[in-house]
Amino acid sequence: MNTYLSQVLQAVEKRDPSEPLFLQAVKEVIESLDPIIAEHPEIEEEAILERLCEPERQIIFRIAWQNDKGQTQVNRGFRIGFNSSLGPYKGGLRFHPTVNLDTIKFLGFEQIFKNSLTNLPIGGGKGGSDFNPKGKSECEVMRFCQAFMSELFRYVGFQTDVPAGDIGVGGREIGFLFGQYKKLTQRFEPGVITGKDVGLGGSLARKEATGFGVVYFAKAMLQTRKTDLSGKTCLVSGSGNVAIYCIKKLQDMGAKVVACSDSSGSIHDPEGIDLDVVRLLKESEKARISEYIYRRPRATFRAKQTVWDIPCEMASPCATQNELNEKDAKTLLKNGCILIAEGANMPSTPDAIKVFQQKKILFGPAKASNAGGVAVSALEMQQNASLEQWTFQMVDQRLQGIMNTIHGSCLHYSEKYHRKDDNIFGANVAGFLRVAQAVHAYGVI
Ligand code: NDP
Ligand code: 2IT
Repeated sequence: MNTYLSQVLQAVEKRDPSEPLFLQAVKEVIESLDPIIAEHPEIEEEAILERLCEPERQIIFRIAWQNDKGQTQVNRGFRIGFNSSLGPYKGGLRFHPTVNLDTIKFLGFEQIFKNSLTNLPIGGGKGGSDFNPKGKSECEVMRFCQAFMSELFRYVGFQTDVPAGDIGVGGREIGFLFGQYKKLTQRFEPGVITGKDVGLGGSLARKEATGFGVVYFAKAMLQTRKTDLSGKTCLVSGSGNVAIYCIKKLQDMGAKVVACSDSSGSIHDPEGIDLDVVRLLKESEKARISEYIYRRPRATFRAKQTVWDIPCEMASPCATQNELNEKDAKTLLKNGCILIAEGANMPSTPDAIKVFQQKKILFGPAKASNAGGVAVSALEMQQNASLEQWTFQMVDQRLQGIMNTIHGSCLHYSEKYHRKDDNIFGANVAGFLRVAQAVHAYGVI
């Protein structure tokens, strides 16, 4: 690695030694930049990379709320505005007990380059809380969301920072957050948050966008090998928003999805996942995936097991970070997997990625392949700004165009720098260059 790059990496490691996820995300991007640094001396001269590795602002706040028993609860809230060179901070909110500053920083850092790849005017940000939605009543979730927004409302806005959903935050939570924002500010300003239900000014196809986008990206990768998804056996991890619509689009394209999961284990349904059952369990009943087998007796539930040991041709990790390790990667390859399309953020460990890269299989890195969600969020902002409501088909077509363009950018840069088929390299370089040019153009601010 070039001396400047290793110095920047060391400085970040020294500044944030206790943030392993953030360092993992930074290292992966920096490792891709060698050929760029030589061609763009301004990056070093103007400390552009250093500036991109330090969030512009980090807001941490206390959230106090009452549970159904009237007991006062305390959680921690975060909102990081990582970089606003390309537009207002844009990125989701995650509610999960594991959330800490490290989690939000890694997600916010990734978001800068993902958003850059979409070619839309959105900067990078992320937020969330260590609140655990599991087992909470709807009233408790509502009170928590209201308490969260009672602090956050000071910092968000259509031109400053626009949150959305992520793990534990879907349409219901966005509705509660938006309602509290409206009440506190006395303004109906839908462009302040995305992922809203359609009745509140949300975009058609936003709910589907991340999962659909993953599959559009997979389709584009397969086209480079003159094949498609039809008849392919697929694994999808998770059973939340991204997983469900990834499965839906895979099935629409003729693939057979035989497994999915949640944090308690996985289900294997060799005849093909019945998505209506998964949606009923997860979207309506908020149940555990283990209950799937009571409705599909030929399926098996594998407690505490991931999906990765099941034979497949394509695998899509759609649950959480570092959920697919080196051993899983080797098992997948041994069983005949030829394509990985990441739906979750940073789901493959660095060792797993090395295994995939050595074998040169088709690999869709998260910041490229899951960018469809944030891209349609930006289209939602666009509709809100123009007081329009586009049809599902219009949004879906824009989404397909954006995913194909992102894939084209990955191909362009990987070919230009003789790293053919290396979409990780291509995505990092394409995402980095657009934002670096903007940082340069502003001067030192
Ligand atoms: P959801 O909350 O809808 O679903 C998350 C799923 O992942 C659930 O099945 C959940 O299981 C599982 N999961 C979460 N944490 C863990 C864990 N620590 N171990 C095992 N399983 C876990 O979230 P989304 O579908 O929205 O998000 C999934 C991934 O996609 C995340 O990485 C997110 O950052 C990323 N993403 C989301 C986008 C969006 O638009 N929503 C856009 C781009 C990326 P359980 O219910 O048991 O916890
Ligand atoms: O990781 C992500 O890109 C998201 N959670 C979606 C962000 C958004 O603003 O829609």
